[in-house]
Amino acid sequence: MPGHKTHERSLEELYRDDPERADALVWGRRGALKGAALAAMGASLGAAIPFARNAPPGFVPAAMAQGSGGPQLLRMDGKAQLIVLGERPLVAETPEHMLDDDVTPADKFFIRNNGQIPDPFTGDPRSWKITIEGEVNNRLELTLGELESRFEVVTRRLQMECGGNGRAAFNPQTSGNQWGNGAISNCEWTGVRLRDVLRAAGLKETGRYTGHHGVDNHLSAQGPAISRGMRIAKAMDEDSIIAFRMNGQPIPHIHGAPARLIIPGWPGSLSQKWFNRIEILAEPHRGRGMGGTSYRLPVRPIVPGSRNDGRDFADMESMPVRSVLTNIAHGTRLPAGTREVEVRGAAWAGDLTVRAMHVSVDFGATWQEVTLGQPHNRHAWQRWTGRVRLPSDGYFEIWYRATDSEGRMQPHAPANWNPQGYGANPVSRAAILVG
Ligand SMILES: Nc1nc2c(c(=O)[nH]1)N[C@H]1C(S)=C(S)[C@@H](COP(=O)(O)O)O[C@H]1N2
Ligand SMILES: [Mo]
Repeated sequence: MPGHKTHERSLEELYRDDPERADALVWGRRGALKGAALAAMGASLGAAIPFARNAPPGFVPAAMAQGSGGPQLLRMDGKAQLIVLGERPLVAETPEHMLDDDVTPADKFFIRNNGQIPDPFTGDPRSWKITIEGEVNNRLELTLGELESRFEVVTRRLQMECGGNGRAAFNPQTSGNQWGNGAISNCEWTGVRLRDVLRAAGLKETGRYTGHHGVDNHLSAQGPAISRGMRIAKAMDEDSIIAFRMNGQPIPHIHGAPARLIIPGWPGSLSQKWFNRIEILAEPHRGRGMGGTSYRLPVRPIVPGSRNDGRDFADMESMPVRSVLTNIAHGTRLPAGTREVEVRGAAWAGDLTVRAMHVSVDFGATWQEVTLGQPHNRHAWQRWTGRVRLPSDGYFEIWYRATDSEGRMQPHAPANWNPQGYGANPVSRAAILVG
């Protein structure tokens, strides 16, 4: 969000150059300067901060990190006004408050392209061909129509999240689209299980990895936009599917029509759009987006901001636990006297499930557990709902934090900094103003 960055940086500069003064200005810790200085920064909170005493030193209120310039909104037929993060290639994020449906409608589904958008396939979708080759006994070339009639057709709600979701939380900033938490979808996908198709092709002992291919080209027109692969075990998971319907409809072109892979819980880059070929390999795939620092995480933490060639990194697999708040937009103003607020959202944790969901309105001093639903099926996100009490009018932040089934929580600050910014899942914060 270009409009946002300038302001965020200047506030961060203030904190860097003179943290004590910055704190005094923002939180009024020494009282006097607060009002005037806030106005001078062009982002007056215009309200008392009842829990200011709980804010740790050097802490930037969420409302101020927002900046003043509004985001650029997507204008595209069949799509809601998503936040445009990039135009070439086209990348757009879903604001959290648009994710309030159990099943994400097509128009609210985030967009992530790595290259050119291919021309739509104009033939009968059932004649679209998919090739299965490599370390298999029988190379297969099947049309979508054949896939649908030869294999069991399944419908599952599956979360699909970009590997870079949450990237904007990293400091120092990393390269790549500056996602908030909105590179997530939870659609109802219909298709055939990848494992059934691989078994029909006859997997060889030597078939240990996959390589995924689609028809879209890199922006340079040199080679594919992206081509990633994974360990064969994930391909054999019952929830890894070759999908041809999304929410009961043909897949929209921008989301990969007529067929795409859905590899839930792992980086979205594995969920190949405009999917036409899968290779089974003895060694890890070497397509665009593999190796180096791409979709790979440090095994041992590195110095934030340092250079690294990623040689000792490991491929990112199951995504970390994360949550969104979906019924109240960040920056919402509520009527004076509001003392109770309903909060509602979704949470997920890659291949795991979410065990608990907590919220805080006093900058994390106290946390309250809220009601968490079960996933509709494995790899579907979970909805949560609760109520928070506010002691007075003023500026508050709703903090929300999920805990996965192995007890790992969203941390207070993004951990394991890496050059391309994967895996940032800190506690999220939405600013509200009462009165
Ligand atoms: N063919 C192709 N498949 C692709 C991509 C792409 O650029 N081309 N982007 C990947 C990435 S990085 C993500 S996060 C998801 C995004 O899917 P969406 O645009 O339907 O949200 O698709 C993945 N599959
Ligand atoms: Mo992605």
